[in-house]
Amino acid sequence: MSVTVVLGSQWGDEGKGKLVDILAASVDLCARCAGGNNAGHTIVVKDKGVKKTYAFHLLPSGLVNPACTGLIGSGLVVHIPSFFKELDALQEQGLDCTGRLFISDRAHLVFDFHQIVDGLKEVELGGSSIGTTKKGIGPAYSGKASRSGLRVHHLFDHENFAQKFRKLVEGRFKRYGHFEYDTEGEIVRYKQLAERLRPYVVDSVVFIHNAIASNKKVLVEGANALMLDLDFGTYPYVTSSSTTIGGVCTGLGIPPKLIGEVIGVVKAYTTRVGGGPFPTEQLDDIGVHLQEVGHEYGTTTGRRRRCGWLDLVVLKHSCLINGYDSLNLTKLDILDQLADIKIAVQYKVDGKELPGFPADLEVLSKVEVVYEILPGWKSSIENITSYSDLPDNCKKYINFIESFTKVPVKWIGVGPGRESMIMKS
Ligand code: 2SA
Ligand code: GDP
Ligand code: MG
Repeated sequence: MSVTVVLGSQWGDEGKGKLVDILAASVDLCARCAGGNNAGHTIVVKDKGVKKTYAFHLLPSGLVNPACTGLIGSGLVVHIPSFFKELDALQEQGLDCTGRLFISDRAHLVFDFHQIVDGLKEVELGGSSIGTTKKGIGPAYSGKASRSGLRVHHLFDHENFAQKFRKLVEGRFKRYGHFEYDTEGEIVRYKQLAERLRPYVVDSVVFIHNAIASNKKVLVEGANALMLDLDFGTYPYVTSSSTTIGGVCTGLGIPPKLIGEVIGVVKAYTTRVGGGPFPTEQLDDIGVHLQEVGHEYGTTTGRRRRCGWLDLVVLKHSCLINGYDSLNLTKLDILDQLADIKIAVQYKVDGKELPGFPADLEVLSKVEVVYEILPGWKSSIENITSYSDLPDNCKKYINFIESFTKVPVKWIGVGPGRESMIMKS
């Protein structure tokens, strides 16, 4: 039995959550492997004819399916108050997750002081700030890498936890000066939170391997995306986790041989939220059109997302690293009104083609982007349900992506709702 994986292929917000929700209808377990509540996955469903929108940040989106169990793997960094806030919000929307949500005892903890430090670091960076979500992700992963972090299991040895926690806060005061923080109050709060968290905590290695051994269908939901990966993204304008296929193995403790289908989610254009390079960004009417028609606002922070043309140099880089078996092209409907559609196919520096996506941002700043221009279809595809009914120019756009990447497009998103997904055989 193998594990299916859904990963973001660009700078995030490709629409991973929607595909995960659709696939979750036929899986038993949906697991997150990396990141934290910086992620934002929006799911739009019709419940007895009424439209419902769910926003997931830390919890796996597969939970919308009431028969699906959710697992927060060891590769995540978890802010426990936010975990409960999200859980309570889902409960209020009528989604009961009782008994079907679990969290790894090895997951690292994000505290409020990490979030404060996240903000202070951004201020220090000034004009070259990363544009983080300020959820404390970078500082928590830094603590993990420097081997001083606290993990979920530490919550259950209160004295030891309190001692280590005080030391961590002191360290931050030394580095950033004394900021307002109720250390002792936090220690008391976490004693209570630990008791509330206890029923959710599992050894996630045993948990996921038991599920696989008993032939349960497992789906992994990637968070953030390839170009935000700590190693292969536009460093340092990245998040602090492994957002690639490698992060699936390290964040869940599963070997590569158990990985089955890997699906790359590709937005039909490109967006990025936060700072950092974006070669196909359009700072003109086209960018505004994509932003407005595509409702491109951060699901977690509400920030405006930067917009531009589809970049196949990025997608190729992404395909090489993640080895997608198939692609889900999303938000194709957002291109409906355009007369011409550009696709980036090559980067050149001083007239010479680059062999791949450059590591050095200095080089990246000098690239000349080479575009192909394809004719638009100038009609609404929102209500189309079968591939054969798509306009010819729309099919040409899809075929262009397939022949460039040599990866088949299996799903095509034509609207935000669950039903707006065309299966291409
Ligand atoms: P962080 O907070 O340390 O992970 O930020 C580092 C960079 O990673 C970017 N990042 C994201 N990019 C796209 N979507 C994300 N999730 C939210 C969403 C974002 C939001 O779904 O819209 O609401 O703003 C996400 N999370 C992190 C971030 O912008 C930095 O560039
Ligand atoms: P994720 O982070 O990759 O899960 O993506 P987000 O949920 O942050 O952002 C994607 C947004 O696009 C959400 O608001 C989705 O409801 C919406 N969406 C997903 N697929 C489609 C699509 O095919 N068409 C349209 N119009 N919207 C879509
Ligand atoms: Mg998102």
